[in-house]
Amino acid sequence: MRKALITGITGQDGSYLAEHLLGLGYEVHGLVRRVALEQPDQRLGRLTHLGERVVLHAGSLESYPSLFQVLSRCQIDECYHLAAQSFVAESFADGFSTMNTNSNGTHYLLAALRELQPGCRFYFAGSSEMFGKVRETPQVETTPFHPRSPYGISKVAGYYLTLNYREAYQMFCVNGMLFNHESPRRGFEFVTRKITHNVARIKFGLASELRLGNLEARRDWGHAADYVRAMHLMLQHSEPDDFVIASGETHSVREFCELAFAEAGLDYLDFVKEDPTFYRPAEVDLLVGNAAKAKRVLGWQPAYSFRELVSQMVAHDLELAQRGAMAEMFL
Ligand code: NAP
Ligand code: F7E
Repeated sequence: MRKALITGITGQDGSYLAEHLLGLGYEVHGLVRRVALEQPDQRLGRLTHLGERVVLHAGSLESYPSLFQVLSRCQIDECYHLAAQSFVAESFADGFSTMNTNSNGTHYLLAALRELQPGCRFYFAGSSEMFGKVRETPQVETTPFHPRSPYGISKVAGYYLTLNYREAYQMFCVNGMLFNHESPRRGFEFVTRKITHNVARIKFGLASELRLGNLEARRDWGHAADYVRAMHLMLQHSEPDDFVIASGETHSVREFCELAFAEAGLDYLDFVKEDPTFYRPAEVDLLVGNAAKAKRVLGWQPAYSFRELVSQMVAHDLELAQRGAMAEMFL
C-alpha cells in the first residue's frame, strides 16, 4: 500500500486530497499543529467525515526538529506540502510570519526529507500569485515571476527551493503552479466564500449588505476537487517537472457577485458596496492560466465549469443557512 504525507491536511485542499488518495487505496498521514489535536471539533472540521481513516501527526512548520521526528517515525512514498499561511491580504499585515512559515517551512521539510527519505516524491503548492503583475497572458510554466505580496514572494522562494532540491540532489521534487481554486470548503476570508456566505446570510435576513474591495480584479477560478487530482498526477509522472493548473477562463469579482446573487434570486447591485478597507497595497489585477502542458503530459482534465462552481458554493451556503447552521458558517 502506498503511503502519503499531507502537510496542511486540515485546509481546503488537504481535505480533498486526503479523500482522493484514500479512494485510490493510499495510507494517508497528515501533519497538523498540536492545537488541532487538542481542539478537534474546532480545527479538524474538514476531516470529520473521514473519521479514523487518516493518521495525524503533530508537528510545526516552524520547527525543523519536529518535522525530522515525524519523518523518522513514518516512511512515506509521497509528500504533498500544502501547509502555508495562504491568505494574501494577511501577508501584507504580517509578512514576516508568512515568509517564515511558507519559505523556511518548505526549506525545513525539504532538508528533513533529503536527510531521511530522499527517495520520497515531493509536491510543492506553488501559486499563480508568483506571476503577480503578469508579463504575458495567459500565464504558462515559463512566464516570468513578478510577485506582488509577501505571500507571492514566499511562494517564489518555495518554488526555487523545490527546483534546487531537484537539481542539486536529484530528488523527485515537483512544483504545482495552481491558479485560484475554490469549493464549499473554502475559508470564509477568501472572496468567493465571503460572497456565497453573505448571499446566504442576506437571503435569510441575517445581513443587509456585503462590503468588498476591488470588484474589477480578475481571477481564473477552478474547483479544488479537480485541482487535487492534478497534484497526484504530477507525482505519478516519469520525471519531476512543473505544471500550471488552471481553468483557462478569467472572471472579475463583480461577475462572481452577479452570478452568485442571481443564484439566490437577488441582484448584487442592491447589496454589494465597494469598501477601500479591503483594497490591497499592491493588487494582482488579472490572472488567467493555460494548463495545456498538464492536459497533454498528465492527461489532467477539470470536471467543473465556473458556473457549476458558483452554483455549488451558493447552494451549500444556502443549505447551511436554511438548516439554521449559522454557527458553523462563522467558524
Ligand atoms: P488553506 O485552506 O488556507 O489551508 C492551509 C493549511 O496550512 C491548513 O491546514 C493550515 O493549518 C496549514 N498551516 C498554516 N500555517 C501553518 C503552520 N504555521 N504550520 C503548520 N500548518 C500550517 O489553504 P488551501 O486553499 O487548502 O491551499 C493549500 C496550499 O495551496 C497552500 O499552500 C496555498 O498557499 C496553496 N495554493 C492555494 C490556492 C487556492 O486557490 N486555494 C492556489 C494556489 C496555491 P491550520 O488548520 O492549523 O490553520
Ligand atoms: O482574492 C479581491 C482581491 O483573497 C481574490 C489564495 O488561495 O488564490 C488565493 O489568493 C481577489 C483579489 O484570493 C475582496 O483583492 C475584492 O484580487 O479570494 P482572494 P487571492 O488573493 O487571489 C491564490 C492563487 C493563492 O495562492 C492564495 O493562497 O478578490 N477582493 N474584495 C477581495 N478579496 C478578499 N479576500 N476579500 C474582499 O473583500
